[in-house]
Amino acid sequence: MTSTKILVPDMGDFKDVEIIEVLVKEGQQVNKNDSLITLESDKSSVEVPSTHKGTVEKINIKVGNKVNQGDLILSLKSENKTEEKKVAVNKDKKIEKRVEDKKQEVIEKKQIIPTAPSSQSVTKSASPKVRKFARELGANVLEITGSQRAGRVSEEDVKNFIRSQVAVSGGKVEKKIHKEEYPHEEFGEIELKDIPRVKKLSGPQLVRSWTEIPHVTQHEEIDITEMEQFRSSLYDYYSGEMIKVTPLAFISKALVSALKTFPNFNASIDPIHNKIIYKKYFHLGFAVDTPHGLMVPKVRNVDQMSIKQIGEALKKTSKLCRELKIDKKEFFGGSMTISSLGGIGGTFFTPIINPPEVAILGVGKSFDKLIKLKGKIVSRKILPISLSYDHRIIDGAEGARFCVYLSECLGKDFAFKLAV
Ligand code: CAO
Repeated sequence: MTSTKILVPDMGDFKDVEIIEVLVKEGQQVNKNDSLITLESDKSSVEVPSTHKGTVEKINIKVGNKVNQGDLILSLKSENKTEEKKVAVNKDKKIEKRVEDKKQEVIEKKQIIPTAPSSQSVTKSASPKVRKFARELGANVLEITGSQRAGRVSEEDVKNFIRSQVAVSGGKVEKKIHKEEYPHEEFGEIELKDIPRVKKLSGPQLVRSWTEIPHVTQHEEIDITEMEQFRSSLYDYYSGEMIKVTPLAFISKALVSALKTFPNFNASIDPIHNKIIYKKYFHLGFAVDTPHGLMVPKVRNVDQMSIKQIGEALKKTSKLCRELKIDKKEFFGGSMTISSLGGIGGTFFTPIINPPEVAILGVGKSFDKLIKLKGKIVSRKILPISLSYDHRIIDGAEGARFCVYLSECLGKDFAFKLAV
């Protein structure tokens, strides 16, 4: 029997990190890789695993202590001498890899917030009791959206997360894993690849939105013929050059006008106090397709912008996303999101609401359509839109009125409607 010292491993740039949880007791038997303590910085939390198997002899730290690499966590009574030598030099590759993975995860979470769900996926803190509760249920607090101040995770958040992840069957909680009757390789050659991290992060949030929010999607064809004629005739008064603004800038302007008229769409549910939060600001979220995955940054105070300024803000924000230079906070605090596939193609689809927002506007590619107007068959430019809304807050009639209002804002009298 020898005493083995377990030290705080290399944590990269993380210094003076607070211990928020001690997960073992003196006299307790631990296995290699069992978590010993939880460290929490302002960016994330990390569990430090044991490098050895043994019995906890003496714990050298306590909750609230701030530690750095090399600080003594505890000593273990251990039987394996050869392994102990490795600990002394603190070269356990697995720990380094786990810490490295965690650092990478923190960096990516800091930079990338996926769609809906997404977005609001980075959890900063939770009490030791809540962490223990989450761990017992097999959940990672980092994946849970915190509903409390500064995104802190509560026990209720953990329960909601678990509810969205599992199905209750026969009184037992089981993970929903569907096993295919025949393996894919039985039908030909296949290739296995990891799911990209951004998609892994956004997945649970999408499931939460889809399973917890009663979605209704209403489709509408908007006649934007006059608006499109106007858009393609825009030029700079002084230089005479054409001004390139995409339809999205006009749609954003119309959406702000609709949000002012229908405040239920610029709202969020406060699940703790069971109230509706009405937002007095107009920060629109835009789904941006980037090589790193889908991101939904917000453009702030769109109500105070001209159409040209909205177009510029859109270009600037999507560039920041594509270059991973956008600040994390810009993924939060939105009124409503627009998911425009108009630059790519397709007509109607069912966009998934980006909680805590209560509605999302999907935009398809405009197309020419022959329609009967005043007894004549004429060709008109049609914009397909799909509005998804949370039926707990918005009734079907209100959803329909919202679409009609948007049609008017982008229709033949758009110049009067959008100027208001
Ligand atoms: N109908 C017809 N043409 C449209 C259109 C529409 N509804 N919307 C855009 N276009 C045209 C633009 O005018 C532009 O034409 P030009 O090249 O002739 O100028 C072209 O399509 C490309 O536009 P864009 O997509 O670059 O610009 P945008 O302002 O419309 O959109 C942005 C900006 C950031 C939203 C977009 O680049 C993007 O990332 N879209 C994908 C969003 C997405 O993935 N949503 C799905 C989320 S759910 O998984």
